[in-house]
Amino acid sequence: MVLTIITYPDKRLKTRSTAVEIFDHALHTFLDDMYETMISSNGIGLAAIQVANPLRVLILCIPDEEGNQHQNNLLEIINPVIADPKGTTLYQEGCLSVPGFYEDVERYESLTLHYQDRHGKASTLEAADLLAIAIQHEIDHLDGKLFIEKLTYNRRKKFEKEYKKALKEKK
Ligand code: QAP
Ligand code: CO
Repeated sequence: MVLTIITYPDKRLKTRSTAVEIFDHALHTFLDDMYETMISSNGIGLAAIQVANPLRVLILCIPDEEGNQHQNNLLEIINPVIADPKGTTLYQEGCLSVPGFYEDVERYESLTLHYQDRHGKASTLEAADLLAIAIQHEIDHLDGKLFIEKLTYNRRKKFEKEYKKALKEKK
């Protein structure tokens, strides 16, 4: 089932999501729905709060060199914790909850991630480049943060102006 993605300035995006404690069938159905929702919106990452569910759950499906997404590259990440972040990198980010706007954001270049899978099994992964960037973007959602909050004052002003204009044109 495709779920509704909530968009800025919806205040629910500011929610600090809470840890998953029960890894049951309802969680698995929800993860499947998140995947369907992300793919149908042409996303590479989605956090549960973006579909109005305040759980520490995110999914990522990073495209291959040809730009194709494969379900076998799907990562389902629950209760994540970043360890050992290294370096910094700039990447032009977007967000399904801030449609149509893209801007450079600084992130760690690489990191180690501790998390649980859909069965609650503890796992660790090493991430660099786009995967590391996407992990940080999605974990920020779990803490109620959007990438636009990381912009300089002037770029944030540019965003507010452009976004308001785009919202008006949609009505
Ligand atoms: C987060 O973002 C991300 O504005 C995932 O009109 C972004 O999937 C991780 C999207 C950058 C790493 C680098 C955005 C689709 C998708 C839009 C997305 C839009 C349609 C964003
Ligand atoms: Co996002």
